Amino acid sequence: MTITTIPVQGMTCSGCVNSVTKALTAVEGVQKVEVSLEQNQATVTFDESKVTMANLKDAIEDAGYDVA
Ligand code: 9UX
Repeated sequence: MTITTIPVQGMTCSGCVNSVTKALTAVEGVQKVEVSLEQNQATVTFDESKVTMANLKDAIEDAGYDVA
């Protein structure tokens, strides 16, 4: 497993946190997601044989947020 922290822009309430969490969790190969509203970031644990950084970025952007 690989763990990475991604800067996320555009989250303004806990609903946004839920949206980003769901989007990342739905990516096959993602094992654990922790999203911080205060720190504007998502920490993701994933199987590097199934998931790329681009997959995670796309999931965040498709949910309506931006990766800094
Ligand atoms: Mo909160 Mo985020 O009402 O798009 S869910 S601002």
